[in-house]
Amino acid sequence: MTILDIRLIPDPVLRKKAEKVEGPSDEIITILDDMAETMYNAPGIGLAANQVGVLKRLIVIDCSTEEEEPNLLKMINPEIITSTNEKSELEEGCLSIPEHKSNVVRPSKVEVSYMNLNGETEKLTAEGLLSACLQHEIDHLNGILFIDHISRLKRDMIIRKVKKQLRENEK
Ligand code: GNR
Ligand code: NI
Repeated sequence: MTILDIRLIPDPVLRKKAEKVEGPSDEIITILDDMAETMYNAPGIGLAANQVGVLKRLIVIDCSTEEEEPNLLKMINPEIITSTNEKSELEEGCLSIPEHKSNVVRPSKVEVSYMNLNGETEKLTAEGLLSACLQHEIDHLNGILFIDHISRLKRDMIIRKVKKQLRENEK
């Protein structure tokens, strides 16, 4: 198992669309294992392949709380098949946009289909944090970041601050 480097904005890989995967080959299983280790190490509750520089449609998620048992989801080619008109607002952060959080409005509930590690198609319906996290990760696979869902003023302020931080880290 390997902890991978997490790409930060403005890395162009975060703005690219990831490609569909054939199925759970050894290579894909290794990437998903490394993504899970990278997510837990960060720590974060989700990670999309773009964030580790891999343009494949792969995500890992574990939204369980500290009191609960771990609940690791590894998904190949996840797709939102239905979403509610009803919206919910939740504070989001992103490992690729360190130290910046913002409220994001998204559909409250989603139904997601994906391929599991056995190559079978599965469906999952989610609400609350898991719903927001699934939408956040599937956005990443399409080159979309949570800051794209907030006001331009807030977005530009976050981008400016992250770039300033990057410049200061180089000094
Ligand atoms: O760790 C994360 N927390 C989070 C909180 C609310 C909604 C989505 C997330 S995902 C984020 C990790 C990450 O950047 N995934 O892409
Ligand atoms: Ni993210």
